[in-house]
Amino acid sequence: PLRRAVCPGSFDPITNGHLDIIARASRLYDVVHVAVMINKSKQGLFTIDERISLIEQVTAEFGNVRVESFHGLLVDFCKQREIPAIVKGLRAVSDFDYELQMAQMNNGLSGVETLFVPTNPAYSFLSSSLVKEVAAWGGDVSHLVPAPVMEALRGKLGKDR
Ligand code: COD
Repeated sequence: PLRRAVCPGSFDPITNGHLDIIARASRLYDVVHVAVMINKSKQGLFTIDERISLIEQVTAEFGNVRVESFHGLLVDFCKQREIPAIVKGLRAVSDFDYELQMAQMNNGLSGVETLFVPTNPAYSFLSSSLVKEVAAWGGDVSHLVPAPVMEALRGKLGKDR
């Protein structure tokens, strides 16, 4: 059987930090599912379809990445697709408490395992929210997001940036 893993997140938008984790997961597993989890209480800058399209564009070269959105619990996404492993990036100790809680909750709910990959130090400070904030004020984030995301940010935030 194919060895599957999921990289879940909000991906609003995907950054080079996310992409690094997905690329590394795609070398370890036969199929990597990228799950854009829908959070109704978080509006977001990009629509779910825009997020999916951007992730598809920048992961196409890996050849074994499938991108989908999901409304519900991550463990249910995993159960429906028989995915035994969640792959997450760990940026810093500050991520650890919350990630550990989620990993233990998810394991208790369904037995799914979470594997942590240490973030590339070049991206350890990087988050979608900081990218959006810096870009909104005209700062240069072109080294922090893939080119199609940079293009999409320009479209959302004004052409002069
Ligand atoms: N470098 C490396 N990895 C990174 C970086 C970076 N710079 N930035 C983010 N990541 C990785 C992290 O592993 C992170 O968890 C993941 O990418 C996604 O990041 P975000 O910011 O897009 O997404 P979050 O943190 O909003 O995602 C949270 C989830 C959507 C995964 C979580 O809320 C969830 O599973 N929700 C579904 C509902 C559910 O099952 N809830 C119960 C959980 S116990």
